[in-house]
Amino acid sequence: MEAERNLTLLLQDPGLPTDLKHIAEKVLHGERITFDEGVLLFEKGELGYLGVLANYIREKRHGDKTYFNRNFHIEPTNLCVYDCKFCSYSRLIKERSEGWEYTMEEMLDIVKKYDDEPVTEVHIVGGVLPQYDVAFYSELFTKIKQHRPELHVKALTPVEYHYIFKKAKIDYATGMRMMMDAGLESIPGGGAEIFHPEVRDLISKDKCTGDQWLAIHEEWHKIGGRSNATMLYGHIEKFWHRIDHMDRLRTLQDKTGGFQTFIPLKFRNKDNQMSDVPESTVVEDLRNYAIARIYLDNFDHIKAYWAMISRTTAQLSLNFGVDDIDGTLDDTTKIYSMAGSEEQHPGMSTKQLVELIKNVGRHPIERDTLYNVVTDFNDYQFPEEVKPSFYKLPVIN
Ligand code: V47
Ligand code: SF4
Repeated sequence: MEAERNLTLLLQDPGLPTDLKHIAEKVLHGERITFDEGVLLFEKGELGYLGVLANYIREKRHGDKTYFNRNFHIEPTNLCVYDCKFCSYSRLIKERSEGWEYTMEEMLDIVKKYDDEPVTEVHIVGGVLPQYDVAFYSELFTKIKQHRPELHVKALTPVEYHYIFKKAKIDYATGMRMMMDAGLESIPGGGAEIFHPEVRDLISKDKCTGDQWLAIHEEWHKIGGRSNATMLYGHIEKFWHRIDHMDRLRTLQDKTGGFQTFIPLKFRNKDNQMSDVPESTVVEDLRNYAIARIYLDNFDHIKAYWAMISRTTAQLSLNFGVDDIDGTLDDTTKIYSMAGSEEQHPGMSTKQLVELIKNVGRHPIERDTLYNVVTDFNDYQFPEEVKPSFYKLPVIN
């Protein structure tokens, strides 16, 4: 395998510093790196070096396979009782006229819009408001499953769960069991931000703490649920805060094995209270993916959220440890367009997503939420496209 040859060649480089060589040897032998080594990678690891290590791990686990799914989002509201400094939604609670608050019927209508589409997942996440409580979400999940039983419900984060369980005076274990009974099938990775209170207290003070976020995922894993984890990076945090964040995830994953995917989320600075904080560079984004792939040795998948980092960076990321590039989305999420992403109307057809992956020599696989293969698109022939009529030459007499 070429990735292995590259790693072996790297190890023969006489100019490679001893500490970085030691880490490269560990990666070659499948050994876990320590907290300090993780920080060292951020401080000293150049892009080329990190790419060789991360791609070796990626190809050992998945070869060229690159996963995506067909999903759509429901964002119940963009108003929120919290006031996270990085969030381009949160200001809007003062400007209620600019906000939306979907009713149960409106959300079910969104689901029904996809009745004839081959989507496998609905991803529900948005702001936190008192009317969206345990009873509301239980009924919503149940009604979605009644309407379309095979549609996977991936919904809400510990930010919402902590809030609604506290209001209902129930503990996390009882609450998560109620959600599962109502139809919840997995939890997306949001709300994690940076766990360490030194940063969390400055950027998202009032919502659930890092420990509470982890405790809710733990309860969910205990009853057999699967979930994702994110990290909002590239703002005021230091490199060691990122390793601390990943370390807490690695520790919980050792205990439960319930996480599927880690999704680094690049901080975007448009229209929020941290607009003066510069965004990270593409090089830093790729380094961050690579270090996540190296550090999180017990996570199966690393996902790039293309709607946030642009399609080109998503393609590049496939050489830096990433093996999943999220879903087709169909323009149903506003979180990133509001925060300044290049993708103002994020949506890609399956054909576009497949081409994006194939164009960089990878092997596209449509998966369901739990990574079962839905369609292997490597040799798939899409039906001939009907060319729009303007391709026809006008008849001029
Ligand atoms: O928790 C908010 C982040 C998250 C900004 O699990 C921002 O499959 C960058 O978690 N710049 C929600 N990020 C989205 C999320 C997610 C996305 C895609 C897939 C999955 C999954 C989960 O968005 C929030 C917060 O960390 N966010 N504002 C911003 N200005
Ligand atoms: Fe609310 Fe989530 Fe925005 Fe924080 S990030 S203000 S919890 S919508």
